[in-house]
Amino acid sequence: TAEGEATVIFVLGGPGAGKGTQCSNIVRDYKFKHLSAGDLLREEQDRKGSDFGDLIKEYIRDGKIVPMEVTIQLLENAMQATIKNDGINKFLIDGFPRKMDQAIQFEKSVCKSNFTLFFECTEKVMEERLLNRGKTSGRADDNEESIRKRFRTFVETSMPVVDYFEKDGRVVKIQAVQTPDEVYEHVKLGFTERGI
Ligand code: UP5
Ligand code: MG
Repeated sequence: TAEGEATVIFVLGGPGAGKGTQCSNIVRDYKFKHLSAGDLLREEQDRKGSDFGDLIKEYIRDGKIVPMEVTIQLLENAMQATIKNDGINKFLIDGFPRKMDQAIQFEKSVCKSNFTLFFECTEKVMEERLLNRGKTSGRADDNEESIRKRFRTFVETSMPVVDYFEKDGRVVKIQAVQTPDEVYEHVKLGFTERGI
């Protein structure tokens, strides 16, 4: 398949680590398409006629991982559309895979990732950022209770994915506590080291 030939970089990190912010920087300077799994799920949640709207809403509010079939299908559709309509076959897949079953299944049935860009940040800093964003974001999960649940899911369910790729030598780790510009300097260095 066309998407099987694509270049895929997974972008992971805790809630509020700055994945979306740095992906915006990257697409400005490199020929990548940014696909945020969370954004795709929120779009699907709001789509009239979706069978998954209520399910997605509940999972996101509780910081749980939506069953992988839904998310993988949304990503695969978006990748196919991008290849067809924009002629781009390089992807930043942001906020996915955040559970082991997703990682295995995506690399088996869609495309193997080149590497994972992992943003490392403390919970204290992430919480501050999310509560601040929550004042204006309208996101149903930018509140203290959902944030606590998102942190727990990240530690228990998503970190094992990072550890798995790390054992395979496929993680570029970036310290994400500094300013967005400082963090981005490290992203660019990491890309250069990986031949991007
Ligand atoms: N900010 C960013 N960088 C900063 C910096 N260096 N210094 C100071 N401030 C900085 O940034 C968050 C906020 O911090 C912004 O206000 C920003 O300006 C500021 P952002 O770039 O948005 O961080 P990001 O890591 O993208 O945070 P996000 O909240 O999007 O992370 P999540 O991983 O929690 O959210 P996501 O949308 O990926 O997922 C939401 C939910 O969807 C999940 O909890 C889950 O329920 C569901 N989901 C699935 O079920 N399956 C999936 O595969 C994916 C998602
Ligand atoms: Mg995001």
